[in-house]
Amino acid sequence: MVVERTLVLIKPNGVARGLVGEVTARVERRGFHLRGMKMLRVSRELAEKHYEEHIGKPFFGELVDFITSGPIVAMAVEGPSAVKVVRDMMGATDPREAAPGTIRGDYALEIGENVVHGSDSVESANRELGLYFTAGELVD
Ligand code: IDP
Ligand code: MG
Repeated sequence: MVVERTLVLIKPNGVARGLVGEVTARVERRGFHLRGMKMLRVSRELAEKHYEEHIGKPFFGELVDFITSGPIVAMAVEGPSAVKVVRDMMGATDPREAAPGTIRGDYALEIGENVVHGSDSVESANRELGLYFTAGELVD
């Protein structure tokens, strides 16, 4: 069993709609452990670093505008195969294609406002956790 850590973000519309408890409860009830958690307002600088793989794509401006538009909640989530299992719990990027029972499939309809972010690989998770958390903000 490979224990991994991944970054989960509850995006501004998830926070504004009062879905922090719902998303967190799903993650915890699945059996994952929270190793760090905070609410913050994402700066444009942080947004551009987080989403650097999308620089130059037509939706990049909107993506940065959206993620910086209001407070988010960031979580460091740990457990077996956390990267893949958490992505599976979130569903497809486009919520119209996300299966019912997934977070996006239950709570979203628009690709730009798909409620949650989850890291897509162990390498991405380590990089992104380092952007959102200092070592001292994570627990063992
Ligand atoms: P992911 O969040 O499922 O990993 P990515 O391809 O990494 O999806 O895209 C990052 C975010 O950018 C998505 O969650 C979504 O909100 C937004 N996004 C992706 N593709 C599009 C698009 O074609 N139009 C508008 N927004 C998009
Ligand atoms: Mg992604």
